[in-house]
Amino acid sequence: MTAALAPAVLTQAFEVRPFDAPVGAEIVGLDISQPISNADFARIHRAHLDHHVVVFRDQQVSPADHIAFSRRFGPLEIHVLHQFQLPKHPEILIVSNIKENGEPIGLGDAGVYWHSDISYKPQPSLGSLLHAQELPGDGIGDTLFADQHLAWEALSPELQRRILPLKAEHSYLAKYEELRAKNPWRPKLSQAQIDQVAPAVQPVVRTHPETGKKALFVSEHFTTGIVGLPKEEGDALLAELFAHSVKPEFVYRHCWKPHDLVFWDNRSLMHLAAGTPDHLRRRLNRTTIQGDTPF
Ligand SMILES: O=C(O)CCC(=O)C(=O)O
Repeated sequence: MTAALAPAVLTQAFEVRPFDAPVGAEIVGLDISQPISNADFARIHRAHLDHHVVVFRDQQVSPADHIAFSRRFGPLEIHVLHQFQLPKHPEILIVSNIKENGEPIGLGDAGVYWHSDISYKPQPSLGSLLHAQELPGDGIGDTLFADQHLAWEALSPELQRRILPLKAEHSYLAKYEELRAKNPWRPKLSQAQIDQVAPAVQPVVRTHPETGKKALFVSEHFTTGIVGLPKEEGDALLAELFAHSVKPEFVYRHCWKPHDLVFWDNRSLMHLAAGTPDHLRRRLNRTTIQGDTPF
C-alpha cells in the first residue's frame, strides 16, 4: 500500500508592486483565504521585510481567514480591551467609530497618536493586520506609516551616539485617562486589565531581529520618559525624537480601498489614524502578531 500524498498547494500568480512612497507595496492577485504555498509565503515574508507595510488588495475573506493567515506569521495577541473583541473571535480587535444602540462597537480612537502596537509590553508586536470592513469614503480615515529605519539613519552621528545606549519607559496608561476624558465611551479599566499592562522598558533604538537594521523606537502615545535622565532633559529629548520620527519624508499615507488587508511591521514603523468624522462610518478588524524582546 502506498501512503496517501498530501495535495500539493498551488502557487498563486501575484505581483508585489512597490508604492511611489518611502515605504510600502501592494500585493495584487493573491487570495489569502486560499492555502498559501511555502514559496508564496516566502515571497510575502520577503516583501513585508523589504517594504515594511504591504497591502493585500481585494480580500473578500472571513474573520476566520484573516486570523488563519495572520497566524502563519506567529501567535496572536489578545488585546487588553476585551470589550472590543469580535464576538467568537477574541483574536480580532474591532477598530471603529460606529455606535449601535448608543454603544461603541469598537475602539473609535485607536491610533490618534503615533505609535507602534503593544510597545508597552516586554514583547511588543511583530506586526498587525487591519482589514477594511466599512469605509467612510476616499481621502477620509486614512492611515499613515512612518519608517523608523529612515528616521534613525537621518539623525546626526552625534545624536545617534547619544541615544544608542538609552532606554525608555512605555506605558499603555500614558494617555488612557486623557483619551477617556475626550471619549467617555472608553471603558474604565478593571484592576485585572491594569495588571496586564504594567509599563515596560525598551531600547530607544532597536535592531530589527530579521534584517539587523536599526530603528528608532519611541512614540508620542506610549513613551513616558528616558530611563536615568532628569525628567526635563528626557522630555526635551523625546520631544525632539517624536518630531523627527514622523517627518513627511519617512511617511506613507494609506488611502483605504474596499477589502484592503494592510499588514505592517511594528518593528520598523509607527502608524497613525488620520481620523474620521463622527457622522461617517468606519470599521476595520485588527489582528496583532506577537513579537520578541527588543534589543
Ligand atoms: O484605524 C487606523 O487607521 C489605525 C488603527 C491603529 O492605530 C491601531 O489599530 O493600532
